[in-house]
Amino acid sequence: MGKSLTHKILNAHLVSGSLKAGEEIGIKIDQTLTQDATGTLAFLQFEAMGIPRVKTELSVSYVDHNMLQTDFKNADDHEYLRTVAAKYGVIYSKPGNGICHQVHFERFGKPGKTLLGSDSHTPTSGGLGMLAIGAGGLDVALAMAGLPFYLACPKVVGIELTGTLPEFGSGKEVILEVLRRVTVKGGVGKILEYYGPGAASLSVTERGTIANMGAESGATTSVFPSDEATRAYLRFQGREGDWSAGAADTDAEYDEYIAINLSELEPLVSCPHSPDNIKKVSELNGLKVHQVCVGSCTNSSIRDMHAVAAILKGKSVHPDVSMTVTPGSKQVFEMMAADGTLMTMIAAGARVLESACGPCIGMGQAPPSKGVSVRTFNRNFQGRSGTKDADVYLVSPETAAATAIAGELTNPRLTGAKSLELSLPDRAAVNDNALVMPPMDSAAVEISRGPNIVPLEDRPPLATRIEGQALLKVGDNITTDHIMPAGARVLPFRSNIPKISEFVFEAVDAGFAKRAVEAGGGLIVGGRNYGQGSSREHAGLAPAYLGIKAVLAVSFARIHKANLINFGIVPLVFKDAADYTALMQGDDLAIEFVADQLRRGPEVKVKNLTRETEFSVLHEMTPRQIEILAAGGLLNLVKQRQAA
Ligand code: MIC
Ligand code: SF4
Repeated sequence: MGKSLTHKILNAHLVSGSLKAGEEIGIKIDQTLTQDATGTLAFLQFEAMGIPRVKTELSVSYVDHNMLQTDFKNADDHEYLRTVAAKYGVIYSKPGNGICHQVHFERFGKPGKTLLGSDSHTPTSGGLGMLAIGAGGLDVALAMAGLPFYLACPKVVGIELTGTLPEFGSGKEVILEVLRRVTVKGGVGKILEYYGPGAASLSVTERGTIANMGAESGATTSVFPSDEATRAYLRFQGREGDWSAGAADTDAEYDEYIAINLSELEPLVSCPHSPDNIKKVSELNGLKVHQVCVGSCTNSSIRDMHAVAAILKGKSVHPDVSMTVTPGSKQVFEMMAADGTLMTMIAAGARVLESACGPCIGMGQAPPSKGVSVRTFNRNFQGRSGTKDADVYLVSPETAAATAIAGELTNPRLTGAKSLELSLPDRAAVNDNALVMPPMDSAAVEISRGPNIVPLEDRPPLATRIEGQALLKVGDNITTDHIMPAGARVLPFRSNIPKISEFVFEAVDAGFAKRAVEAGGGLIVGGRNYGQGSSREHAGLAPAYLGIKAVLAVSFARIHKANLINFGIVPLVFKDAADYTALMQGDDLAIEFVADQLRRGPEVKVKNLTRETEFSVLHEMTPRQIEILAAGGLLNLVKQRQAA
């Protein structure tokens, strides 16, 4: 039986386990990336391990999320990251150099390699034929220390693309179609592997868009073959030497199959408030729009900027619309300045922002109350934009541009505009002067720690008995944006756990943090796909700080479940959905001899002291994960092992 590309890359990096779906495997990580919002914690944890220099082939620390320097906090974080990178042999990407995934794609991604990043959209580089996986900061810190990354061996879904995209179609349509079919939980425990003539017909940056937003399905990652187009892209980046071919065997078998004919795809839109709520743009034609935002790690390549400029050229943004454009990187920005694209955007009336995450993570540009915002981004969770009652729609760059001109959601095929001829340059404007290389000898480097860098507290080992109230009961698809909100108000506290804990579950239940502290901690009850979305480990660490001991859910999203374990919170899955229904917020729960029960088998007994009942939950954890929990978290375990 032939091998998938996924299995070829996993095989070449396998350190432990075997490639049977569901079995725990350990893989060697070649490259890591961190960004500032998760990177400060990742580096504090890396420092706690006492390793003199990173052991990866390449590690890059990006600054792209916390860019509003309204006071010293974010600036202090940047200084910490700049100096800690120099100290430990990490490349530092300065604020302004661009969004981590876009810059990594341009300058560092390599076919056939593995990349672990403390950001859920790390899979973007899968568009180059590498296995790029998002994880919590602590897992990335361990990878920087040269340790393997452990995960349940995913199933591999073969997505065969045939046909070619129609006029005004783009990679965004492909991923929205995948999300329509797979939903936001259908990818959990799977890798999406694309192949076929349709995949070959896509530009490499469109492959990046598709791999990027595959994260919204919950998939471990997405991967495309590395072919001649990949080679040409790397040549465009002046690094053809990084190319190698990568493809599945022609007789490769997949665990599941999906077939998509690109020729049949119409412009699609993801409607509020979930990326899998997909409709045809034509079904919503005429929807009045207040804001249009182009950018984010999903759609900010030079190809996307040219697509937008081609539609905006000679036109004006509608009087009722505020349009923003965020070039994904300094490289894209430089090319736009040189080739006139920037002029086209400015002349049309777009607000051009610096290269960063910006509006995507609520760092400015919140829409008006009850506003409609049309964005080329990847997430439209309620409130993420900064305005709780705003409706966010996700579309392609082409649809965004047509909409900005019309003032209402518009299918770009209906504008009467001629087909887009995107003339991209032969060579990218390669100028790496915002990438700071670490010195060979870093003995003299002093790490800067402003008052916003609050050292991590030690965590106690797992208690013999867990007892506490079900402090909160929530429904399905709770995102880490619900658990640990981001945005301009909260992001500056990413390096200060005591402070950021005050915001836990704020949008769901404003009194939660206070109640948790007063009760001396407790448990949380969740529905399906609990913890989907971002990789932020603060969504594990901050609840742990508030005394949360366990989360009982119908099912978990991959990264969040790993983060809970890493910070000593026990994730448990209802065996019977009826027990989820019967459990009420406020019930007192108890779990006796927790570690013993976990070690004994998959089933754990939970007592409902309020209702005087008992029910079973499953733990779905490996022996390695149970030992992490028993130690009170991964950092404790690593330190114990080092001491031994
Ligand atoms: C996001 O898109 O939600 C983020 C902000 O990039 C997060 C990381 C974070 O919370 O810092 C992600 O996707 O992992
Ligand atoms: Fe940044 Fe948005 Fe991409 Fe997250 S999804 S990395 S916030 S641009």
